[in-house]
Amino acid sequence: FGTYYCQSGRDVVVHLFEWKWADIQRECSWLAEHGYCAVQVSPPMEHRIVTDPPYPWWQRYQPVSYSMNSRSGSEQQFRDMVGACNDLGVYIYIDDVINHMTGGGAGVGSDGSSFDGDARDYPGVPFGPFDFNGPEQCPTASGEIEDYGDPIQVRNCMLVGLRDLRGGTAYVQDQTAGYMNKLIDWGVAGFRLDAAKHMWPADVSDTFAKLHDLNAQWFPSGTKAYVYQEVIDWGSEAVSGSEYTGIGRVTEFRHGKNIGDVVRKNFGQRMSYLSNYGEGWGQLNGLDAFVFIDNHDTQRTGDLNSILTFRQSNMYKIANAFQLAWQYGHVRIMSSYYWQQDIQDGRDHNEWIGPPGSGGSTSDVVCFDGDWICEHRWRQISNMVRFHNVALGYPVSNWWDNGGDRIAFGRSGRGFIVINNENGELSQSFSTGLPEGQYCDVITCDNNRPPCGDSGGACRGEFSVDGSGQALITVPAGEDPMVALHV
Ligand code: ARE
Repeated sequence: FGTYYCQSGRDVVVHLFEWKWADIQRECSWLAEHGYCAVQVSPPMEHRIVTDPPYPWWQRYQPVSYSMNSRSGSEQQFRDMVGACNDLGVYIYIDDVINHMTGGGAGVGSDGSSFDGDARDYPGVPFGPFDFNGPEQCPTASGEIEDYGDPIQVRNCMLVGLRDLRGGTAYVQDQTAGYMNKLIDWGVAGFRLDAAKHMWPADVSDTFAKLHDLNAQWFPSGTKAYVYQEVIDWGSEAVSGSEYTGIGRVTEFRHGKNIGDVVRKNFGQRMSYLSNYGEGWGQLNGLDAFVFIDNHDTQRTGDLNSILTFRQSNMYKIANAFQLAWQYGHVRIMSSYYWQQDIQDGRDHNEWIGPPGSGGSTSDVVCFDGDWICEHRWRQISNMVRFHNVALGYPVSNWWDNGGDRIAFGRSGRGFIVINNENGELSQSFSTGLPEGQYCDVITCDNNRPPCGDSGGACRGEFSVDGSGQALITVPAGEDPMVALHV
């Protein structure tokens, strides 16, 4: 299940976090034009409605049933979105929450189904007490995961109070696979498996073995759904990501932390150390890894001194340019909404704040209006998605560094990037490996070939590559300290 299917020449996933289905449907034409492969959407199933705090984003990680009215819209709107995006060759991956249901307490979900977390009763599915792990399976007195050093606790006890499904039973697998099959039949192409670390690998593979092939209206017959499993593995716990690589891709959380530390120059890190980035840094094999600079958790509750987000816009663009120009993992771009942080003692007390809107409903997306950040539309990022696509499958070449924070590398004649993460201008002749010709800097200009276009006067214009692949490239320090050229 680790193989994904993209329209030819596309590769990159964008997470349109908390966007409504109708807005995603509209966005798909822009995404198709700019070469994105797929959209990761927020959990689409019926979720709990949390009022204290008011309507946090995380209410959507508490399933009440697998019916489809959620904060992002109705079942019909979801289906319309999937069909319209598929028609444009932009595929939909859903955030798949099947490890658990809600936390404690009772109420009514976003589609009107009742639930009682204390009684472990979810009539909308239906699930009852026997479908959940209890004292027989979970060894802790609290029923919570108390020790991440014990794989049994990690898999059989509750993660932050969330009622933990017994994923090894045929009945539970039939319900969760049935939910996924409903979506596959509508045209969904992939799944981000939430909290995969908290499911036994065998249960995950048994569940995925029950899935239909993708809908033949849009996908070659016999194509399986794509799965990338959320396993947070810093290398220090009982459960490791490599237990899951046989099933599908696995999130590599060290990627965002490592690149963040390098670009921020934490712990004496330097850009020049990136010359063997990837497996050489002890990370998962690139063909198993699913990677991102930040995600919806790490941008809120991660190590905020390492992780880069839209809030450090200049360093964030450098980090994204590097991951898109390099060749490691399947890359996802984060697309966020703004919230006012309240940092006390190194922790953001506002991390729960839900998407823009009021009374638990979400506003229509208007990119760059101050509410919706739309990192995926930033020119420095979306043009690097193009670079990434053009270079797909071409090995890294022409590495250069100054031993410090200035690097340059090519992609075997398809692209070349120079990054100047130091003070002062960098100007010299580089061996690019590119064919002779005129190129535009896609970090600051609209086009890759002349006429370069003028994005508000920032465009650095044309660069000439001579017959031996040499080019004189000048990269100022400061905002956008990069030049990227591609065929
Ligand atoms: C909310 C409240 C809780 C309350 C609970 C039940 O915040 O106080 O007890 O509801 O009522 C998200 C939020 C949670 C939220 C939950 C449900 O982040 O705060 O709980 O939704 O609404 C571990 C897991 C990893 C998980 C992270 C958050 O291994 O799978 O914790 N990430 C996914 C999603 C989250 C989501 C869930 C799972 C649950 O991405 O957005 O939670 O569906 C070390 C360990 C990691 C551990 C990490 C954090 O790094 O190695 O394994 O991650 O610490 O604890």
